[in-house]
Amino acid sequence: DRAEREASFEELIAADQRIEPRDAMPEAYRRTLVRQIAQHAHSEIIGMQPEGAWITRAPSLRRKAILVAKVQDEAGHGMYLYSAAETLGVDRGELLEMLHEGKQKYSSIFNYPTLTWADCGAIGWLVDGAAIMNQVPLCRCSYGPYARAMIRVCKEESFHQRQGFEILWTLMRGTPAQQQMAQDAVDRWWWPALMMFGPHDSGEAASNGHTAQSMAWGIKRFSNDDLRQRFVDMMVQQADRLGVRIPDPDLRWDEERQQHDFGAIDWSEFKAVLAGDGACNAERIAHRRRAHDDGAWVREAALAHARKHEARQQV
Ligand code: FAQ
Repeated sequence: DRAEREASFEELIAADQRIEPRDAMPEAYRRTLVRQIAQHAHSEIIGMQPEGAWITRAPSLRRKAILVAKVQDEAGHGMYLYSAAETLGVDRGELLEMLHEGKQKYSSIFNYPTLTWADCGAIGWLVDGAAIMNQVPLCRCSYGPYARAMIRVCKEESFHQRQGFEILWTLMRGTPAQQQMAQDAVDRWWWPALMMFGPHDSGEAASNGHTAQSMAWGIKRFSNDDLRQRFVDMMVQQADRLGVRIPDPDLRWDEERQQHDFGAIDWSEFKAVLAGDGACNAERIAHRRRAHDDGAWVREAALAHARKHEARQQV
């Protein structure tokens, strides 16, 4: 019976069909998805902090309204993703506890500080740009609930990216000091954005990672390096339009490959950030824990309300 159920999993994967929560699946497939979806959900909610810090300081009412909406969208993405993870038999409370105890990761990118208003532009342009590049293929992920969540997330993410581009566009058409502010933000966010795609596929800086297995299972559709390359090629064009300089002296068009060559990524920085030594790691987790504790009464009230509602329906 078990062999039969596994055969049907393999058949579904081979036929590029979706695996749904009711279907049998290998334990390792389930574990990989829980790891990736939880990490993704954690990134969304931790990712509210760098931009959230600018809500009170946005330069106009219009900018403030847009930023509030964007940060709210990120919370929403976290909620879809925790719901998708819950279809795999885990509870979001459990996942949050693992985040708070440092047992699950969130994206390295959110451990960098937002020093000026232009950082909100650079995050929208570069970080949301990288997120879309990585997430559009996840709309075709073999696990149904994750793939479906990604469709709406990607639509909102594209809008976020345009929003970041427009902040930088405005600054680049402003005073020399504003142009300098935009360039400085791009200088600081460029390399960390490239690290979002994860370690190289092979060579010295490669992870002994998950890519090959995740690609065989149809979870990942492209390798980390393939997505990073597409990102660089896309951003070079947009940087030209914006009039910002990409801070990489080795960046050049390679006629033979029909792609851009680019400089070496500093993987020691990536490792340090993952190990907890980034500029903001401690602050991000402390803030998250505090928000969780402050929200305890809301969870209790919602639970009490749900119980009352359920009891009434039984009468
Ligand atoms: N940061 O073998 P691989 C957003 C870890 S976008 C931290 O390649 P995998 C939107 C990796 O977990 C950001 N850790 O692993 C937003 C693994 O460690 P483990 C979130 C990283 O899973 C925008 C090890 O390195 N997006 O939030 C990172 O096959 C603006 C080996 O790596 C997603 O999570 C990293 N950058 O590929 C919100 C997308 N890279 O778990 C607010 C979904 C790698 O064994 C504002 N996730 N690691 O301990 C994925 O596509 C994949 O999980 C990858 C990593 C591509 C991130």
